Amino acid sequence: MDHMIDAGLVSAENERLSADLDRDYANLGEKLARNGVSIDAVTEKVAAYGIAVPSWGVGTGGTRFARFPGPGEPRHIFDKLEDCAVIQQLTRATPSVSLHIPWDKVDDLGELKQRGEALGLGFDAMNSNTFQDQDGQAHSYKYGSLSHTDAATRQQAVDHNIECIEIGKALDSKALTVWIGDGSNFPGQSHFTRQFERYLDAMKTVYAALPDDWRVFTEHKIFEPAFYSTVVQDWGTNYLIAQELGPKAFCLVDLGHHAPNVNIEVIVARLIQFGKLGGFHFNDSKYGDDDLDTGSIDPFRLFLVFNELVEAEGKAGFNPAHMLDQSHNVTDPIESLMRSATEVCRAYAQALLVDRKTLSGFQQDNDAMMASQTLKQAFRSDVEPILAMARRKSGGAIDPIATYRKAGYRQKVADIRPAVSGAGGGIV
Ligand code: LRH
Ligand code: MN
Ligand code: MN
Repeated sequence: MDHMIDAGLVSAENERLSADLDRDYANLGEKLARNGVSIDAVTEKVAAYGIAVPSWGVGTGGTRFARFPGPGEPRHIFDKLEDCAVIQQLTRATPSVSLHIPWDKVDDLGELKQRGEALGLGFDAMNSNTFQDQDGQAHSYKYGSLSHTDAATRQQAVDHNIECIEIGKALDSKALTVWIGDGSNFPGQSHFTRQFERYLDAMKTVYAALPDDWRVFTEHKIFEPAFYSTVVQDWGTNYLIAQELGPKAFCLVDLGHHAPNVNIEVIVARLIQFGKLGGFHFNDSKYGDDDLDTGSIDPFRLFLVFNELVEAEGKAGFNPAHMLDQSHNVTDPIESLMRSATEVCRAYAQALLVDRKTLSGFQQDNDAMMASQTLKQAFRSDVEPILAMARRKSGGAIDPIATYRKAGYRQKVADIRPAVSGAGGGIV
């Protein structure tokens, strides 16, 4: 396999940190054993856990005001794959990449698949894009795509989604994620019911093109770019869509796509209960769809989501997809994505520590204090030794960010990839 970071450097760094890690791991193991938990069993589960990296996440993001590109911005999908391979090499938590079409220009699918294989990366869900116009496109999405009043525009959006499925088939992807920006900016602008009917009709055609072993994930979002009403605005609408489309259709929960303070873990529990949870776009936010690093604002909420996921482990048909969906404006995207993948694993490990039998007893007895304490005890556990051990055992780095910085990867690619200017970027 092609290694982006010198394997010798990773070993040398790990060597330096290993004695401390062994001691910390033994201490934590002893503590967990007192509660009847085998640390090795938790570590094994964490090591087997995978989160997809979004191809669009390795470039510097931006706001509608500006974009400030960093050094060594990826020029094309092959550069993006190499950056993703760094994240996987050091964290061992991100074995696949989620593509976004046409942001990712794919001319030679065979070559792309081969490069992915050489770098040890698979291809996760395909993301379509009918929220922007592209050069040479016959019909504009200014007034919508899959729900547009004009049949030819809807057909163009359907065709694009089918093209994404075709590309994904060649790459062994098994899912299509559809997020549309359709909606309206003014009361009266759109007929809610007719608009939703048009969307459902169009999605039925996309659904019919899905191979048998594929799933389609529809992604809801409360607002933006339409600010008054949105066609797929909440999990209720999303659930209706999944029901209308059929057994291969599931709801995708992007953590940033809800109003502040919405109880996302309840949404997750409901979708699990009724067999329609498709997966996640992980990120964090303070105000809206901020796309900040996962776990950087409210790690407790991330833990509570994972508490529901661990509760559902083993349930028939339960197989959610895990992806990151972030925009990195002021950090090195590779560092942010490594940290975020680690935060997802942390929430998973903490949720695995919840004493479910005891919790269930407290819930049954209406002991609110002790039920909440049971969750807090797991959340407060410092599981870093578990995460670091899982990485070391899988050939990753004990300290991914420190090792990445020592390797000087960013500088190396900045020497090869031309600088990108942010001047004039953003729309105020
Ligand atoms: C929309 C969204 C969706 C897009 C991505 C770039 O806000 O979350 O998943 O595909 O951002
Ligand atoms: Mn998303
Ligand atoms: Mn989003």
